[in-house]
Parts: sequence; C-alpha cells; structure tokens
Amino acid sequence: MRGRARVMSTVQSSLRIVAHCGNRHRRTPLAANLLVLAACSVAGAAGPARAPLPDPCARPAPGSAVPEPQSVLPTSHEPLPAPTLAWLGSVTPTRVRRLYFLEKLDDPNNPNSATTFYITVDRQTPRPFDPRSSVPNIVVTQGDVEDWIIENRSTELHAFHIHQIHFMLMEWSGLPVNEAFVRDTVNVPYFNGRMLQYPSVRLRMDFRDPNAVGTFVYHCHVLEHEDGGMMGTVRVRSASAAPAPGAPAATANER
Ligand SMILES: [Cu+2]
Repeated sequence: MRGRARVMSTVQSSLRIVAHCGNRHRRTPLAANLLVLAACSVAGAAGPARAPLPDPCARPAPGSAVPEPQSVLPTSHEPLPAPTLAWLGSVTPTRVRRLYFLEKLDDPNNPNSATTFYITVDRQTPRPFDPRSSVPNIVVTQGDVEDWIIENRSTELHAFHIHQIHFMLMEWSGLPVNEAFVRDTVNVPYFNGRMLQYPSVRLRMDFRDPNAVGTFVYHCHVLEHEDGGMMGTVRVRSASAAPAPGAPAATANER
C-alpha cells in the first residue's frame, strides 16, 4: 500500500489496523473509530485490487470539472447599522404587570400527592395552562415596553422564560440590577417561608419588534413544572389594531 494513512481491514464489527503510514503492524490492534487522512491508495481486503481515494488537497487535472471554490472570509467588514430603537434599559415602561409562580398539592395534607403548577397574572384566578384555550392571559400592543414583576410564592425555584421577545432584568427582589444585556430566561428564587416578602424579579419586557405580533407563550423553564401547568400566553396585537384612546370594553387581560 502507499500513502500517509493507516489502513484497516474489518474483523466482524470491529476495525483492525493492519498498517500505518506504509508500515505493516506485526500485531493488528483493534480500533473503535479512526480518521483516515488523504490516503493515495489502499489494498482491498479481497485481493490485489487497489482503490484510489480522493485527495481533498489535490489540484484538479486539466480538463476536469473545477471544484466549488472554498469560502473566503472578507478582509474588511461593513459596520453594523446603528440601532433604531432606544436602549431598552432607558425606556420608560408604559405599564407594570404583576405575575406569580404558585404550586398547589392536590391533597394539602399529603405532601406526596400530585402537584399542580401555576403562573398567574395578579388578580386573575390561578388556573393551570389550558392548551385548548384561545383566550390569552395577557394582551399587549406592539411597540410597547412593559415592566413585569414576577414573584415566586412557592418553596421551589422557578425559571421564567418567554418566547419571541427579550427582556432586561431590572431588579432582583427589589434590589436594582445593572445588566448590559437582554435575556429570555431568568431564575426566580424560592420562598423559604421566613421572608418578609416573596422573592421577585422586575423585568423590562420589549414588545417593540414589529415581527413579534401574534400569540406566544411564557412558562417556567423547568419542564416538569411547565408540563404541570406553569405556562401562559401573551397576545401582541399590532399597533394599528389597538383600540383608540378612550374606547370602552377592554377585557381584564388587556388592562
Ligand atoms: Cu418551575
């Protein structure tokens, strides 16, 4: 055999190395997997037939098909466009909403009974997520920025996560936070039963992206909790569909 490669024969389902860089092994060690680099030819296990392997570094022969050119990184870059929206942390929110995580045992006297998980908008009735419901828990208007204060009223950690948009963490249990980035997930610490107030986060929710119109979900990122009901929906209506100032009949979810 020729070439700078290790060449193997197969023994049942294992690979057996019979030579390396043109040198035949006296012993033939087994290998679970092996990378073969740019061999010129190998000896077939069935006999003297030789099978050429393509050399990825070789120049094409005259008259042969020209291979696709390799990608080339640009030597200079166009600068990114300047942001058209104000930095989220400097925007005054249009409203503040409050939500809370909650867990309930099916039998309060039996800690081993099943648990139902909730993420509830303040002043709404706690209900586990119903995927068949077409009524969103929250309705907002595209272009708005809102602050959501999310409490954890359970004795277990929860991770608030929202699809489609991002938010900034502004406060951690009432203490200001100065983060220079946006998130889509944040942990909300558990209540230990002795605190004077529930642990909470204050999030600046960015609904300004015109591509974020529609209905999407927010939920606990602990999937057992999410599947147990800890999920809700937010509908972002387009600014043109928003009711005119002073229009009546806003539902509870739209306030
Ligand atoms: Cu959770």
